[in-house]
Amino acid sequence: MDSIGSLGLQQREGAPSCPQEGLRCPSNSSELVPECLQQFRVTGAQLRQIQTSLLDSMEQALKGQASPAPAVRMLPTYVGSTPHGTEKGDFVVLELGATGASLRVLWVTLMGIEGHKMEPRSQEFMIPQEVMLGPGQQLFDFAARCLSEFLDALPVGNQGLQLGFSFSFPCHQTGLDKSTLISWTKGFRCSGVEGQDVVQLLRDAIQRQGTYSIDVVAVVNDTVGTMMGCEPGVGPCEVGLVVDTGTNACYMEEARHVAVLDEDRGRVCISVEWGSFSDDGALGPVLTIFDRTLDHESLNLGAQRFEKMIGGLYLGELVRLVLAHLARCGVLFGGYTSPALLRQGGILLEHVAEMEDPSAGAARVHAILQDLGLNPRASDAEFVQHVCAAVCTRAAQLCAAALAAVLSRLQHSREQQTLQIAVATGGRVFERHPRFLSILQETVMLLAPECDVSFIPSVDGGGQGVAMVTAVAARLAAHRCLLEETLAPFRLTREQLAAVQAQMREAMAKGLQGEASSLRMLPTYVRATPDGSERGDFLALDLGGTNFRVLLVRVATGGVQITSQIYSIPECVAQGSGQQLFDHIVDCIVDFQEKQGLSGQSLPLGFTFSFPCTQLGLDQGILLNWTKGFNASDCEGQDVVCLLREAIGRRQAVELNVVAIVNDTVGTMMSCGYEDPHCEVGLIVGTGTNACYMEELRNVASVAGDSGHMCINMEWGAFGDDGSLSMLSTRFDASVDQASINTGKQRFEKMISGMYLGEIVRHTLLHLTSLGVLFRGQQTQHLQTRDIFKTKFLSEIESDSLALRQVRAILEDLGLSLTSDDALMVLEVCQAVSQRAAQLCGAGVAAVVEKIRENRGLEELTVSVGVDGTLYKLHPHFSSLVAATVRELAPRCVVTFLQSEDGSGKGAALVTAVACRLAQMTCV
Ligand code: 0WK
Ligand code: BGC
Ligand code: BGC
Repeated sequence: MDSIGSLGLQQREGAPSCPQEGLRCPSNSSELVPECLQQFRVTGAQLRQIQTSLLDSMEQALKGQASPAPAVRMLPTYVGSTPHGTEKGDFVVLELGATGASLRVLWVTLMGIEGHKMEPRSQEFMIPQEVMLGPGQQLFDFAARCLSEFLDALPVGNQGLQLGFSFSFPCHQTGLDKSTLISWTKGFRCSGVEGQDVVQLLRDAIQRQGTYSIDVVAVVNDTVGTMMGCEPGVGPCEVGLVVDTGTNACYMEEARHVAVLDEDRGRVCISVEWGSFSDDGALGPVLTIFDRTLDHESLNLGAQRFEKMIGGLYLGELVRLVLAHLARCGVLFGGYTSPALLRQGGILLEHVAEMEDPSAGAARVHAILQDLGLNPRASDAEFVQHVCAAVCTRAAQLCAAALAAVLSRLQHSREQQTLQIAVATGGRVFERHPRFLSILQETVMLLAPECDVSFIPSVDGGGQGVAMVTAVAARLAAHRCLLEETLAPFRLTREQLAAVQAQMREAMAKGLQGEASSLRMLPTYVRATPDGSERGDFLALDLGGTNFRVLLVRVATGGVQITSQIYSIPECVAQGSGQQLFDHIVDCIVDFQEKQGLSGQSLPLGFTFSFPCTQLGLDQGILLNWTKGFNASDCEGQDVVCLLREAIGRRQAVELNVVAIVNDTVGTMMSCGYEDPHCEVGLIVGTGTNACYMEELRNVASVAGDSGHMCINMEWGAFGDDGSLSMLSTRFDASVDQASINTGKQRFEKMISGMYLGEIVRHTLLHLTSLGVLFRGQQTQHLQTRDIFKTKFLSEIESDSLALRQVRAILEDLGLSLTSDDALMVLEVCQAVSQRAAQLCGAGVAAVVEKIRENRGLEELTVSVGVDGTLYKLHPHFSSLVAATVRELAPRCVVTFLQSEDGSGKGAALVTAVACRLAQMTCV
């Protein structure tokens, strides 16, 4: 260990010399040596007290207890698993802080499972005192210079290098490569670093150095590097214990016990930071006057009290303070002192380790004391050895009590009575101090007898372990890049959305003029929204959404009453013959009438038929093509009202008066328009998607008349079927379209609606799995199953109230075994896919409301949009993303979105009511 000064045992400026008073010489000094030695004796009870109190503090901190602040910090380290040994590659490791006034740079080559172990190349650089106490930038520039100097000696050329940063100070980590320094310890006191992200500071310094392109991909505490460096054969080690200039331990805790993490599965490595343990109740009785003096003269008064009784930076100082006191009291060295004996840091750990080593012998002790400018008598050497032994024995015992607390925590955490565990040890106190480990082992056996502990010395101080973590971080960073690359096409810019809006406006104009356009802009013969005068009982059918419903709608002065029943449309019926489908519909109507006691009554019926139909009148709708998984034969090109009437005809004793056929967008607009006269747009985002709005009749080329309005069913699901959206289409959209029963059709719908989003996500997950980014590259049968990833999973996974653990639960129910990183990536894929859907939908609505505003030559338009559909209603963020996109793209329209409560069945009944009222007026 290098010269005293650099060990940061600097006398704290202006430190009032109070504890010293406690170091008065007794009148009878004959008992002074045994008295001093006695002070360093710690009883079993005291060690147990420390073990218990430290365990309490650890568990308080794990629970996230803020006040009183627990005595130890228990810092999560983002290392979630011990090494698999599969890690491969060349990594640079920079170690700062583990060994006091020196930093080390290593070149580590990981050979994976089958490869033989390569000895890392390393170089140590002494850190000048003024750098340890100067401005932070100076320290990081010094580190960057050492990196360059080390790499200059290696044939690295200008390849991109990946670096693992072992930073041995208490830090709040928020990622594998993001760590904020809480406070300096061990003689470091650089300004402008506490509270900063030390990875960024290192990156900036490497940037300033500008000699090598080094990517800092991970930062770890030295205890973690030590634990991860455990030879896979002997480990895995699940505890990392460092006793070097400072001391600390880390261990693998059950993630569910760490309050700050919303995880319930797996383990996470926790850096205990036990150096700051200072529970007076437990430590008070074992603190000696020498400990108080040392703390009083240290750079960080009152901090790291536990460390100051164990760490190699302090053991020499404690021995010096005792020897100086005994000398001053004339008990040692004939009462003679020397500058080295009186100078802070005058005695180093290796002095203590040598002097204490029984095999060193009195002669060696003599020599060391003479080197310190002392003239020891024969008896002095023996006393000095006792003092060294007392100080080091206590340090090892205290360290054992702390380790026993960690072992007890592991027993609690894993609900195990007995525990078999491997502890990786690192640090020069272990390497240099002959008896430290054996005392530690004995004391741990006393304090944690039910734990079978094996101590595995870390081979290279954790360099290998840091490289392991770096390899994992590099792999995760590479995966993140691949994820970003894969999701980038889903991230639409404002320009792209504005282009969609403009293209939709163009297609609307062409569609209205009857020119070729992917937007058919179908007149619906609904010329007005309800005016509240509608009255009567009506039957309504609602076909085309998730559920087929038959409704009885009573429109009265007091409002609208609805009784409805959901019936299923089996896939074989939806894709069977048209006759079968309509017979099934009539069966449901009859069943409903019987249940409602309406049998034999011929109520006016409104038919919400949510498919593209050319309407020739309110009760005439020619089906253009099926969508949304329907494909009943002999229907396309037919008037579906006729098909329904024929089915009614085939059923004896049933009489129904089909008055109107409406699209679900129109039904929704009418339904909401009944409450809000501003509602002039209908929007569906459910199984399918579509919109309608009140257009000026003069703009509808296919319908005579220049005044008044006509509700236009845009059938925007087909927008882009002319290829105008291909620039937005991703490979996953293409896969979904290829696999659909209407390939090349409904392209806009296939990017937005509930029937397809789950499939887009599934295809994206399959791709990411093939890249090895997800699920360890394991393609599972489940994930290859069509429609297994329901769109409702997106809504569940993206819900803010869902912790990551619940995301995992959903995915595990899908038969996927995954890590938390996998769950996080699946969440991001869902977010990207649903965000694009909502934004495209918003661009569509912006096009519609801007059209209405311009139709009316208004500076500003206030309009409401009636909305329905499971995706819009259930997805946690869809509606707000749509509204935000509309505000962005149609700033001169004040748009209110009204979620339809009663679905479009009510709307169909209202359209029927209007038709009946108009029919009566023409009869009168
Ligand atoms: C409920 C409406 C119905 C429409 C459906 C769309 O009453 O007309 O088709 O919403 O949403 P989905 O059920 O497809 O999610
Ligand atoms: C630091 C720890 C570190 C330990 C051993 C302590 O001073 O706070 O982060 O692990 O020293 O180097
Ligand atoms: C249909 C539309 C319907 C929409 C919402 C689309 O597939 O073509 O007519 O409005 O789905 O249900």
